Order: sequence, then C-alpha cells, then structure tokens
Amino acid sequence: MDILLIGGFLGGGKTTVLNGLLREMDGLGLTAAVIENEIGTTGIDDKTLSGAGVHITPLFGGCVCCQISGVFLDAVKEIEDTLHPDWVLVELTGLALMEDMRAAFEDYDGPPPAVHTLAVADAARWPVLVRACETVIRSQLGDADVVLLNKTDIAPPTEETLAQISAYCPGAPVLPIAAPGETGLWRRLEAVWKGGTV
Ligand SMILES: Nc1nc2c(ncn2[C@@H]2O[C@H](COP(=O)(O)OP(=O)(O)OP(=O)(O)O)[C@@H](O)[C@H]2O)c(=O)[nH]1
Ligand SMILES: [Mg+2]
Repeated sequence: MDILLIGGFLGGGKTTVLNGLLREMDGLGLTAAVIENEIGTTGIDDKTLSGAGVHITPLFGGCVCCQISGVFLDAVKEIEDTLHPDWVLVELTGLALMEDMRAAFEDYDGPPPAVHTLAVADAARWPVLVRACETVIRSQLGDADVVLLNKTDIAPPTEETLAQISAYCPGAPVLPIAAPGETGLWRRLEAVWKGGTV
C-alpha cells in the first residue's frame, strides 16, 4: 500500500484532481481509499467509479501534519489492515506541511508505506498568492515530488510563472493541467515516480 499526499492552496483544485485520479485508477484496476482532512465545496465523486465506490475517511479537528498526526496514522493503519487498498489518497488542508507529513510516518505502527507527494498550484491566482502568502506557498511546493499547475484553461501558464514555481521545488516536474477534463494524469505521475519522462 502506497500513500499519495495531495496538498496545495485552498480552492486550487485538489478535490477535482483527486476525482480524476480515482476515475483513472478505477479504470486501471487499482484500488484506493481516501482520507479527507478538510471538506471543501467539491465532494468526492465516487458515483463514477465501479463497484462499491471508494472508502472515504473524514478527519476533522485539526491538521493531520501536526495537531492530529496520531489520529491520521491510526486511520491509515486501519485502512491498511481492513481494506488493503493499493493506494491511500490524502487531501490535505492548505496549511499542511509536506515535510512534517513525511516525518509523521516515522511513528507508523509497522513498516511505513511509501509516501508520494503532489502539490496543486492555482495558475489563475498564482501572481497574487505568491506575493500575499509566500511562506505557505514555499511549504506547499517545497517538498512535492510533482507540482500540478492547475486551471491553465482559464490562465495559460507564463514562462515567468513556471520559472517561479520551479524555483520553489527544484527537481520536481511542474505539469500544467486543467483538472476537470484532464486525462492520463495517473500514468504521468507513475512515470515521475519511476524516474521516467512525463
Ligand atoms: N476553470 C477551472 N476550474 C477548476 C479547475 N480545477 C478546479 N476548478 C474549480 O475550482 C473550484 C475549486 O476546486 P476544488 O477541487 O474544490 O479545490 P480544492 O483545492 O479541493 O478546494 P478546498 O478543498 O476547498 O481547498 C471548483 O469550483 C472547481 O470546479 C480547472 O482546472 N479549471
Ligand atoms: Mg477539496
């Protein structure tokens, strides 16, 4: 069982990305469970999936990277022991620190699962957010394996934006996407994790 942590700014498109990934994984025969640390306006669209849908564990009452990391690890363990999915996809709050999330798994009860990290950046609001919330942006992008630059349908990425984002996450690919209609994203992520091309 592997873990995929999905972080990024409030309203950037994390749940929309998650829904697309779940659909694609379903088509590939991969099983997944979801942990939601914060419920936004967009829900998990498990009706488009085959079988009984996807198991969703909502965790409220704090951020899983710090305040309730113990509760989070227990939830992951329970999913591993009872559901045995191939993947657990975790939607983080906008304030979660990827670095702390990785460190939290040092306290996992058993061999820790492999942890992959994905940050969703909002192309439409990037110029404003990077000025107003630089510290948060730095923590969201700094430890991501991959950055998805989302909403490029309404805000085509400029060279300047791409360069700024890359500077926050050296070595991580930055993939411009438009999450609602995006296809083949899971395959591209797998290629990144395997060290291939995207
Ligand atoms: N135009 C456009 N809208 C998008 C895109 N991705 C998401 N949205 C819209 O942006 C809004 C926020 O998307 P969510 O997926 O809920 O974002 P989120 O990061 O999960 O939001 P929170 O969980 O509330 O932080 C919704 O109205 C989506 O339909 C995109 O690529 N293009
Ligand atoms: Mg959401």
